[in-house]
Amino acid sequence: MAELAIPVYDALSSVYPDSYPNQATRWNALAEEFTARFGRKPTHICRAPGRVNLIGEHIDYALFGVLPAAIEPDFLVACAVSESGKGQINLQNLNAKYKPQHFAAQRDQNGKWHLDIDTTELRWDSYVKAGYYGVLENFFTHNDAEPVSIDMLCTGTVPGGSGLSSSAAVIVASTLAFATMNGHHAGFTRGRLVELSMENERRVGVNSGGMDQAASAIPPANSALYITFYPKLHAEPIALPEHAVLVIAHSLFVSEKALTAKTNYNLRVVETLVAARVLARRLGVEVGKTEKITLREVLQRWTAPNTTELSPEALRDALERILPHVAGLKLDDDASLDNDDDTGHTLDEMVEVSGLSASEFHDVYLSWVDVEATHFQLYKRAKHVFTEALRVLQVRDLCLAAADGQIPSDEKLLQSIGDLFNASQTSCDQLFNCSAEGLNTLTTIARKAGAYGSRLTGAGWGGCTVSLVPADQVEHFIKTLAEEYAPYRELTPEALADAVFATKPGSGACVYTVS
Ligand code: NG1
Ligand code: MG
Repeated sequence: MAELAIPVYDALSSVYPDSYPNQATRWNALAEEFTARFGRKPTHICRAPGRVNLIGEHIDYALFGVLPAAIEPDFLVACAVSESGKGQINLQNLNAKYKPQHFAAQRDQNGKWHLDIDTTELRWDSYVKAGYYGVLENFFTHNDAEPVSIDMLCTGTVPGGSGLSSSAAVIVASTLAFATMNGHHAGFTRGRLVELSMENERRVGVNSGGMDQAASAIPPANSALYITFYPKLHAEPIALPEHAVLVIAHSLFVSEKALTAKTNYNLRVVETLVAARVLARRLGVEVGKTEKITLREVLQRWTAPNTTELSPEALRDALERILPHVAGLKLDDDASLDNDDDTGHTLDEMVEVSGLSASEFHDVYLSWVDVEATHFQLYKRAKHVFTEALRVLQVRDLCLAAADGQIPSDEKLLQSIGDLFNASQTSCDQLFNCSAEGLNTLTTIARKAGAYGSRLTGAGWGGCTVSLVPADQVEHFIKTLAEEYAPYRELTPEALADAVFATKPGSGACVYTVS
């Protein structure tokens, strides 16, 4: 499959995403408004899309592969270098709700950049500033180089807190805009854009795994992407089977990850990492004292094959042998694999099973991230990660087999993919505890309404679901959801169209040069 890989480290091309002809009006309106506000045309428009994750939830930060696709909703930044002052950023948004911002980065005596990013409240400009920070730190390392002043006008259509990666869209588009304006666009690869955007997202306080930035930066049109992070970023386009459509449906409960990271997202990152260390210890895998080993790396070191490619067979075999040890992550020695409802470990207990001293444990796992919990789950989280990683490979292989015409019946194929979607939802709900009542209700209704499968997408705890629906039943499916899911009954037709929509894989980030 290697020959299918997208060259993520080749120079990023400057193209308008022509797969969206209907967007031309919006782009023109943005350019005209820029001209009206700043007295001249923008020189560039940078675009980055949101994404839907088909399958592979909360496993990117354990370094297992995931299967997202870019979507049409996106974030656009129209920009031009301005002559006023030095390094002055004049940031505006078409949406009046997002107030204009004016800022400049300061460099201290040691040459280190400073830019105020408030992580305690949700501010739209924090995500743009995060994009700026990375560009400053990576491209302005010499004391003499100065960044240019820039006028920027933005507009976005990815709903926030919905699992569709609005944050990655803003960060990727902003990173691209600041790099372009400062003349660092040439030689800027998609791979580099992903790496920088991941670092940038962490500045807003979320220890993101990289899926969203990759899904926003890399995809060619019309393909989902199988993205792996180990041993380094790699992406393969995957064609989705014909005769089925992805439908995104919002539960209408918003979960702002940046504000809940302590008890949700970042806590899961810590639990998953500690599970990896404890598992490594039980398996006799060597881990450096300060190393934050991931579950993917534990698997690699334990099985020690001479390739880093992971086949479903290898993973299934490893799972059979590894899961009993994962069960050992429970405190209760009699814990059977099927009993998932133990209360978990206290911090002290976790320190003990980690084999580290309390201060070593704190330095490695808690000093870099804010988490809040009385009990931590290791077993349930690890079991979710391993089984979800296998489901991703299974869905990928079903799609590849369909593209090759190897599977005779569409119906059977689509149902197999749907079953894996459903199993993923159950695992997210019961093992990873990242679902929510609205998401459970909506996915249940979706299955009854004819979806082959339905699951939450993105981080969860609210936000959107994704369903695989027979192409000829989409209209009926959406109508049934509108009737059966109580929160939809209150919506206007326009609001409903924003909340539930069919989507096909879109294309990734681009820079458009305005002529
Ligand atoms: P969303 O919910 O779209 O922000 C988050 C993470 C992903 C991944 C998923 C769960 C960020 C920016 N994104 O996605 O990396 O871990 O949750 O699969 O933190
Ligand atoms: Mg996000």
